[in-house]
Amino acid sequence: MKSRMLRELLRKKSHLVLGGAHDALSAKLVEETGYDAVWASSFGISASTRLLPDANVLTMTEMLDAVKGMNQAIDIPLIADCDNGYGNVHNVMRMVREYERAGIAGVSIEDNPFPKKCSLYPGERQVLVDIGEMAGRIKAAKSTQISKDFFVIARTEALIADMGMEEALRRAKAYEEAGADAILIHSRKPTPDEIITFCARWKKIGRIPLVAVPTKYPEITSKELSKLGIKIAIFANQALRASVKAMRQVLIDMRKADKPGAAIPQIVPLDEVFRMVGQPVMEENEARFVKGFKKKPAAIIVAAGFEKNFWPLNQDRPKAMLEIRGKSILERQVEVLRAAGIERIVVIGGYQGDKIRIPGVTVVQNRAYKTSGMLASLFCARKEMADGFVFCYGDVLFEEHVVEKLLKVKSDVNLVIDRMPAPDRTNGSKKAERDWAHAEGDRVTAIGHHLTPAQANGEFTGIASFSKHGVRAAEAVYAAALKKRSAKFHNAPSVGRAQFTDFAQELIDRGFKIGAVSIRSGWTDIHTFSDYQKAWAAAAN
Ligand code: SPV
Ligand code: MG
Repeated sequence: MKSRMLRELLRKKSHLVLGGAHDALSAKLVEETGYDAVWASSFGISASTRLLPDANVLTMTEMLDAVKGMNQAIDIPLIADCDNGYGNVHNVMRMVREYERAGIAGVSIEDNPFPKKCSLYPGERQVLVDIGEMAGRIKAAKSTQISKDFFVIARTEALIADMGMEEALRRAKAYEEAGADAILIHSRKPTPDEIITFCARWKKIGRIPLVAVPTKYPEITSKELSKLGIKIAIFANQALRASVKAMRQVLIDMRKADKPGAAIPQIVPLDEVFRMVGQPVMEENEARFVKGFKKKPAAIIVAAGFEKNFWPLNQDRPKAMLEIRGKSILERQVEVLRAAGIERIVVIGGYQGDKIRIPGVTVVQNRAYKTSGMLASLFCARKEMADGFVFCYGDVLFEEHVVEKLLKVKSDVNLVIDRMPAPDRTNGSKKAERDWAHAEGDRVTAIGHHLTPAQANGEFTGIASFSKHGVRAAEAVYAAALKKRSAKFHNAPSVGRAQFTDFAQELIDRGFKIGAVSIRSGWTDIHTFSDYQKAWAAAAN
């Protein structure tokens, strides 16, 4: 239970810091950024959900609706800012029943009249309700709660209402006696002076902990507040204000540039939002609960290496991000994969990996790309491999029918092989760099740079597929190769520096059937600058 969690936190920690939130997304951000609990701000909820002043204009049920959404999105406790309790004791009692039932850890009730006005609004001060009336609200709240852990904060606005320090202390003491679990002492002065005085005086007369909202004296830290005697510090509305500034700027920039691309440096990738809303688990749930559901494979594109052939074109980006008529190689690959029905696409980045940004595409970085080969890069995406995947090099362009043909075959590991037996297939690059392959029927029998064109009857296109079973086999073979740590691994100096073809040869040597998916056209690779020029010339769009 969240109220129990809150009590535990209060017991264990010197002080708590609450982040103010106004909806489920901002509450989640508060949680993810390490705050102890969420403050569901009446100021924030009124502004963001209805664009209305923080003045009891929203009803209790509207507030509760927003707070429920926030609380359901997070695993940490939430304290709801319940203004003045929305009326008299009857309203307070219903409010406590509803909030506790909704799993809210605690509420704050203030000694403002109904309707109230936000304590920070400029202009005249409000006349607070009588001390006895507020004590009645607290008693009503405490007698209504079911769990002993439900936390009720009594908030006094005496300093805000210019009623003086004595009155603030008198009220706080009365609310403590009425059963409050903590006192929120609010101030709108630009320095913490009156909070410092209040804390010092409270030490002598009060037992229950203090809460502060340092919006108007924002330079004080929660640690400093804690030293004064404040047990809970609330950073109440800064996240909301940050969102206004960020949204406004991005809207201005896009309007000026007349395209959404102007927003890119200032926004999170789509994936970030997909993750936050739980999209990645949707497919897993469908796999568990939808009859006949077949998980679509992912595609893993390895684009981690630095290619000196392309210097200085790749000075500020990896080769896969080089453009061909306005679209990068990677964007072209993603387009084709999506057209062939593959939605989950993962790119392994390395050299200039942070430049890989394609909406909806997950990027996994191989930080050790300088000292590792393509095989090690591929295994950086181990998690994404699990259910089977289509593999491709980051520098091949291919047509949709190639992927479609690959997806139709049933073997566990398949390589797309160009079977056009043309001796001039070298396309300008050195013969030794080509991935020659030999296939007998639908089975690849040899692959790698050690083959001469005469020993091969095809060329590996850099496109392959692994079924779920194929992944398990590949993982076992990879683990065994790593364990062996032999100096050489087929054509590579070590397993760590191995290419994909070295691994395919290892699978063949260990007796795995590697399917050959034969094609005669529909692909090209970009090994050399002249390949790049040819791809430009050939690209229709
Ligand atoms: C709120 O966040 O709604 C508060 C804190 O009540 S303050 O706006 O600072 O009064
Ligand atoms: Mg408020």
